[in-house]
Amino acid sequence: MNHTPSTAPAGIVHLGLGAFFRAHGAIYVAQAMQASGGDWGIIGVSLQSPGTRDRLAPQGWAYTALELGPKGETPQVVTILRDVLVAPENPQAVLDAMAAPSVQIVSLTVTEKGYCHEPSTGRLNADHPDIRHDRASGLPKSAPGFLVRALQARRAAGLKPFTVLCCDNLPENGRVVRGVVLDLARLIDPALAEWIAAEGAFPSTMVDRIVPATTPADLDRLEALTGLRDEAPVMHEPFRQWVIEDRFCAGRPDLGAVGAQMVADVTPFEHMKLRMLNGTHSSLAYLGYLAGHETIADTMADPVLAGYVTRLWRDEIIPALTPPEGVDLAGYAEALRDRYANPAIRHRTWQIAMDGSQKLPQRILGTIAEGRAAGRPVAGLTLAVAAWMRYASGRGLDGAPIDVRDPLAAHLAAAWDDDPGRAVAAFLSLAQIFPPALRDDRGFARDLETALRALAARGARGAVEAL
Ligand code: CS2
Repeated sequence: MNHTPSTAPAGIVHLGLGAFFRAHGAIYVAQAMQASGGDWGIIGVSLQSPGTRDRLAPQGWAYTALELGPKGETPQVVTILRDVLVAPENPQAVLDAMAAPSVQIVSLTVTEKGYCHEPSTGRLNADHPDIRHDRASGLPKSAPGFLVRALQARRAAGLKPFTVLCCDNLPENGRVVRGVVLDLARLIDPALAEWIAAEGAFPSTMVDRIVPATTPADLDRLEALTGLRDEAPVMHEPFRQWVIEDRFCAGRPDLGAVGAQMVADVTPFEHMKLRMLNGTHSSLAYLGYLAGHETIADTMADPVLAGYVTRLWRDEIIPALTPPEGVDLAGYAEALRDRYANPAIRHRTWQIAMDGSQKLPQRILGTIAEGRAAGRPVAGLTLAVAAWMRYASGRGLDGAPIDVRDPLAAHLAAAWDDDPGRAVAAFLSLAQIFPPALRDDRGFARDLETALRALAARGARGAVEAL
């Protein structure tokens, strides 16, 4: 694969150039430019490792997005990237790119933990080591640090701010990123914070497309299909959705022309997606992993777990939601069931199980807290929390070690105890994760203990069957 990139100035800098953005936002932007024009080329930034840059560079930043449908595979070559920067190698180059006059949007997919906030409150964690560093240094490490320092440079140069477009799975993600940016800016220069608050824009967005990690076998299969070797393709399902609040402080691509939904308030869409999709994804990931299933499609092929997810939607999650206008939640659940069952998508339970401490609050714990307050059933989701605790202990139900990836992994492993009562007490004291309503709820503690006992006595499938 060999492409000569355009030298037109970039309109967008994207922080966190993972597979998800390359299979989702980048394709929307490329199509919007085709449909309606504009200089919306993207400079991608990797905040951690050089791997993606090194694989894309010899290809002139082009890559294939391979759609994996239940009935076949469709490749598409994406040429919207203009350059890829690796932040730790040269943070100044990233700041220069973000401060360029042509840049009107900085979008982000840096995962939940990339915002350096407290998941239970949404506020900046000022003690986070990267935030401590970024307060003192003009060459940042964290995503909030890059946003604040680049906005500082734009203000000094007399430029307008860019719109910050958060594309991570956080509730009211624009409000969260605005909060952490203002918190950090205040620590650096209160006048800068005021300027950002007055002039900047942080629309919330809901993003959706299932994008499993690319494997070496995918590279070979794609080469057999197209005859071209691509070292950095992305794999994705046919479905996609992008709901965006239409309040930008500078220009934007014509995303509405290519299927993005431009709305006034994204909150009902975010709640629906985070709780119905991500909440059940995580539930299936922990229980599926403990039951020995490698992927979500394998988990859905197990009738016990497929029945479990239906019950979660019907009895526990949908009753707590206000549907976005014109959306039928039962129909949304039906469509999710088909998307999960798509056998062409090999989305590993282990991949989704990552970073549970950052994901559970908005995916599962909110539904449980509201359900308990309203007297609704939440036993299925409570079992998912127990499965996460067991998973986070670092040992499966058969005693086999688990490779737990989580910024709080050490805390979680230390909180585990083979005695369910002690384990529950230690986990519930983690204020970064559990909201006060659940920390102080003795009934919830008892139900969690019961769920942990059921897992130990009956295994994951048995515990689901006994619900
Ligand atoms: C998944 C998401 O890895 C995970 O935690 O739940 O990445 C999910 O596939 C996407 O949000 C789908 O839009």
